[in-house]
Amino acid sequence: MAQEKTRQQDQIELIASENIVSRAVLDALGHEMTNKTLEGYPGKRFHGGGKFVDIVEQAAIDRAKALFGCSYANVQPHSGSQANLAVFFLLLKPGDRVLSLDLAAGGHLSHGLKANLSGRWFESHHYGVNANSEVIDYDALEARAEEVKPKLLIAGGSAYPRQIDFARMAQIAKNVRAWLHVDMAHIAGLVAGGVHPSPIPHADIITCTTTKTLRGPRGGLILTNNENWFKKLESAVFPGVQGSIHTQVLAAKAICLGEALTEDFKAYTEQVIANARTLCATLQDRGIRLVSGGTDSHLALLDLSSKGMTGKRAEVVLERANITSNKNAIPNDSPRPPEWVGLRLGTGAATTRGLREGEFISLANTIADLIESEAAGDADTAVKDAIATVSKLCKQFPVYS
Ligand code: DSN
Repeated sequence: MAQEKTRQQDQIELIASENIVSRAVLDALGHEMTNKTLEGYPGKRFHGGGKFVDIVEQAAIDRAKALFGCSYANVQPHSGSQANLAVFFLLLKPGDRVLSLDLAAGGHLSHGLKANLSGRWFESHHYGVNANSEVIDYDALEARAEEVKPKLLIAGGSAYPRQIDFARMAQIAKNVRAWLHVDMAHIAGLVAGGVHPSPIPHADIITCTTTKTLRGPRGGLILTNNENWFKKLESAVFPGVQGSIHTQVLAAKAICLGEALTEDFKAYTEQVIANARTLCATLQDRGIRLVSGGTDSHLALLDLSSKGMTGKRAEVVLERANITSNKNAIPNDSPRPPEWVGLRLGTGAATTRGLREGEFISLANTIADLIESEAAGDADTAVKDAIATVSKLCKQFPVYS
């Protein structure tokens, strides 16, 4: 654990699903509240001694509703995947059809991957992105929805850098009498900060994690405005797919949701976007192709095929220089992860650390130097130079001061 703490201080984190939580969130996660076992909901528990956790859970619910502007929030899911599972449990029967973004086009494994319960117990179908623009082709999606006639249409994923047209997706869902589920895990913080359009007015049901851009603990949320589902959603989460609550995580969720309601958080999300745009523009200036030509969020997806590189090789050379990232599939990539030519970068964590556009220009040039020299077969000098650049940044912007 001590080594992991040092690693976080000494490396620049660019994995798009990560962030750096506040001291208050950390304190909540290590609080005595973790000792408390509880099932059920505030005022309706199966165990005694829950009156203080009730206050905390109600605060988390109230803050989630205020932050996202919805009338129902379930704050108990242990993760985003658990939240998605509860949605499946609520709306579908085994064998029902689901239509979601293909994993290689930026989707998520809990949206119907065959290796996941969602793809094993439900009939999953996928839509992709346009081969040229690499953004969702809504006309093609509409045709696919007409053909598949899903019961659930899912929007969102883990590696789609562009804004999704939630209004259009709602129309497509309505046309085929499907429910629209938006999984906004990656962009929840951006939606909260008002720098990304909200799916709330359009989707039937919304899930997200409290990690990533929302900058909270590991856990999930479910949001809706559909009054007919309020009670059923409670049962879908507990006892549908979960047992007792992670009480200390509930407290940490209440704190991160409170933090996300502040003006400081809004400013943070504006900076996340500005940094991502700077990162993309600098990488493009250095000849690195970006899937879809850029980003509307915190996330950039690099296509390293023209450099003759795999994502894995890039991930490894960046890590040698203390920059953390992850290999990723890009649209129409190989089905074999070691052959993927994509690298995913995100600005959420480094922005929390205080990096702004100037630092991201330097970081993007460092990344381009590393990729070019690795592609040329000798990255030793570039790694040495990059370690010096990264070390300076890490000292200047401590993770926890
Ligand atoms: N979905 C994974 C990611 O985006 O990295 C984990 O949250």
